[in-house]
Amino acid sequence: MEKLRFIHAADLHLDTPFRALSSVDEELARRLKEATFNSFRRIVDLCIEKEVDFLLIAGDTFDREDQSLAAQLRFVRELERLSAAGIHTYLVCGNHDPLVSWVEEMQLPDRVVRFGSSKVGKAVYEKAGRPLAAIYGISYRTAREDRDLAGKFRGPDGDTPFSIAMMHATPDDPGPHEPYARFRLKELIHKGYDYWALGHIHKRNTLRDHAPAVVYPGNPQGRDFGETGRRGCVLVEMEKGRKPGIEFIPTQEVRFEEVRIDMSGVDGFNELTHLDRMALERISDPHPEDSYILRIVLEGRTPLHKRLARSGELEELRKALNEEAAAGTPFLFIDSILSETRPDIDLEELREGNDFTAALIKKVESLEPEAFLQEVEEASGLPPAVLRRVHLDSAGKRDLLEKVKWMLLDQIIKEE
Ligand SMILES: [Mn+2]
Repeated sequence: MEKLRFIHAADLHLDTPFRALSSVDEELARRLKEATFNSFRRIVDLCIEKEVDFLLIAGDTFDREDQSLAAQLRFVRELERLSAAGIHTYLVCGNHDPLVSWVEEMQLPDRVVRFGSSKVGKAVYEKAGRPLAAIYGISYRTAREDRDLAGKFRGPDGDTPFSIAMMHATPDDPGPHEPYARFRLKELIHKGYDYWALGHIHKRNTLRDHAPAVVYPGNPQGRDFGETGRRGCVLVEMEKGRKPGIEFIPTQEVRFEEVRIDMSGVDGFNELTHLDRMALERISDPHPEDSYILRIVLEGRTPLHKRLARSGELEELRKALNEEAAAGTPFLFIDSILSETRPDIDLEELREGNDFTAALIKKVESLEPEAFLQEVEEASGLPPAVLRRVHLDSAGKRDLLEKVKWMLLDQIIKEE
């Protein structure tokens, strides 16, 4: 029975600068600069270790269009390792690394196929002298791709045992991604390919697991706090007439995680010295071998509220917790500690009072967020274009009013 084994990766975003961090740490900066390359190196190691037939890279190999020559050379060096091991690489270009951004003189190693942008290209992978798989793909020519790429795929035109389609494209629900090359899952299903190797959406997602499999492997290294959790590639094993095996393998150098810690009932500062440990315990899907960059958000009602809100206090704590944090492996580095705690006051009791504070609470709680904020907007005299930029949904408006209430209470209590 014929079998095919390959690794599908996408969105390597090599040489990502990681500007999203709020703190600067030399050791961490050094590690992050290497993170995307190290993740890719792990993918190459995996290909060799698992003796795959080939590697697929579904777009956004590089982070920027004005990619440095050094980054491209490092990428090519890794492809050479694959080629020397007899492993093929097939790749398409995405919106971050469209075809025009690749250095023209760059020689790609043997066994590497980069698909063009004018039409869907085809490459046949042979094993033991016989065609085993046909790979079809199309690249973005420029960063803004407004063609219907999915519509250009006409289905396999030969009778190789397996067929694969590759593109960098956006499904019905694009999430935070630019909606280039939109497609509907429905239209991919009847084209006749066995596997759709997709890229663009950074969150891993198997849209369909067989006949055909339609897969986003996600990016192999998260780039900010919007890209949390383990990140990697998928190892795919296909056999005719069987559901393909699709196994996720993590490759990230470091994980970004935001952790919320409820400080209700915490009244001593000693516990703050264990904040790193408390944060680790609250990470979902933790693994002892993983490294982390954390954003910690403190919440809840605590007598420590005032102290935590004092400027510089949390930053000092963060620095103390981080001493040499990024040096070891695995490591845990706290990028920021934010306080959304509230004063430890009994709202019920205050509301029952017969004073200014009670009146204020009742007044703010009786406000209808939509109407109140509209009044504020009108009173501000700002042009509609400016107001649209700070548009909040109704949950956001309720939240804002709640924050206003606590800010006022906090102020009153401080003054008392
Ligand atoms: Mn991308």
